[in-house]
Amino acid sequence: MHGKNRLSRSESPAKIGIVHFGPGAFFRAFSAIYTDDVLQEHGGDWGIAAVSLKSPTTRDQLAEQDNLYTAVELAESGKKERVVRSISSVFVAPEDPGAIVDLLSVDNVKLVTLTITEKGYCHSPATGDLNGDHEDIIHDLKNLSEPKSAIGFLVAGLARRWRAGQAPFTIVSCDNLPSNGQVLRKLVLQFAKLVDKELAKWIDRNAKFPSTMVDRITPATTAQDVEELENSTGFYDPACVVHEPFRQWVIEDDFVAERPAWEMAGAQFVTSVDAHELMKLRCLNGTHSSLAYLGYLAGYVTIAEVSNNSSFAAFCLGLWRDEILPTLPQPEGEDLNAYCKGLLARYQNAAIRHKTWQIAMDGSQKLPQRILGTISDNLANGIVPKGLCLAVAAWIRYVGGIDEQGKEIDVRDPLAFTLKQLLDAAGSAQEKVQSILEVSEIFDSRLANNPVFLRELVDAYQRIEALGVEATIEAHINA
Ligand code: CS2
Repeated sequence: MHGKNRLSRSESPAKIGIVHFGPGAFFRAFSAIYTDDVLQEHGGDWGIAAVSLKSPTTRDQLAEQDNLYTAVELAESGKKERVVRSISSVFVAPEDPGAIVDLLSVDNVKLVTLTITEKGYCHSPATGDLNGDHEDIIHDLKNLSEPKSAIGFLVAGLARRWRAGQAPFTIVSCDNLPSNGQVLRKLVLQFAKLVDKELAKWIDRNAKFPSTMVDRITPATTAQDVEELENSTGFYDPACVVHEPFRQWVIEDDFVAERPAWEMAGAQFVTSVDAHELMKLRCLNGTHSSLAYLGYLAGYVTIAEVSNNSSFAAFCLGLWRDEILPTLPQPEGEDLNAYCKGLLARYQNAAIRHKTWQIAMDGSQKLPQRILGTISDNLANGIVPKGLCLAVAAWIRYVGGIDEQGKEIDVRDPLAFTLKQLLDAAGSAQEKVQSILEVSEIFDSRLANNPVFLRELVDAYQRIEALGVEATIEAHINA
């Protein structure tokens, strides 16, 4: 890409105070911007060292532009671009894992933040326990000076600080998991116990794992986004991100030491985020995944397309009203009905091309906290949540790997192979559903053994097979 105009910095980047794992689009469109807002307003030693656990792509792209990049806000009324300056350096962990452990032991590093997606936690989503069979976990327990997983790095960094008599850092999970701080604490402690029981005790007493609720719709950047940005600003920026105008960050106020004044940028600090998190995971991510599987099968490419279809919009409104909202506690300061109305408008924003295929990824890691918990709560209240069961049936149909036109689906999921094998080996709809319910990483035993759930799921699967998704949705909303 010779001769292209790239962003460049005249000031020196801020001193590193935050190590961030997972420098993907969501991080660059979200927490990096909150930190950038704080740095622009107040300065401070809150520069971010972004660590990629796998690929060098983002590092290589950012290296050509002094670690600056453009965030493009997409509203139906038009675009707004801004240059984000909060990333001070980028590391690629596999190139030199020891350097990351060194970085984690720097005194000025007060925070470690993570956007590593659900599967990055190397746990069983159904139980929240560390997956001891995960190859990275097995590797890291044997080679803690050169870890591969985020959990391995966190424990290696904390171990170094413990031995040196330093204070620990605060670890802030920014992934879509319920009580994400608690989940991460449990995983770190389970891993640390296998390394050294005294270390685990020290972490338990001294480290902090605030839970957070994070929200901003950020579709994967496309070549077209990069091209349009270059046409409008004159800068070639392959690391640019595109995102919706909305953002919300609710953070449990529980830190070891100082932190950036993210509240200046609109973050909400609260004593417990659980109710906010449940609202967001069940209302947003639950319907996002439902629309993704049903929409993909019915031939819709983006969430905007499927949610602008009046039947799917009615389906979605019905999910909130009848199946999701009745299961939620009231989060402080939120109007749940207005929240869901706002969600539909966000989905319908046609400036955002968020692919159903992208959201459909990693369903095995997402379904428990997005949909299955809501189903369990309904069943416990004696209600059969027919709409959400349709969504789960669509997911089963989706991971079967063939769409309604008979075309192959590129299923991306750590359990894709297992799921497909189970489905291929089963004959009837009943057998297929039953074999999937036996996957204990996804379905807890109570739900898996619930006869009402099984019956409803088989019925939903059969309806989708017989009528197709579109007619099934139509019948559902008119029932
Ligand atoms: C989406 C989320 O890809 C997905 O699974 O549901 O990334 C969603 O866009 C964000 O959580 C919105 O905050």
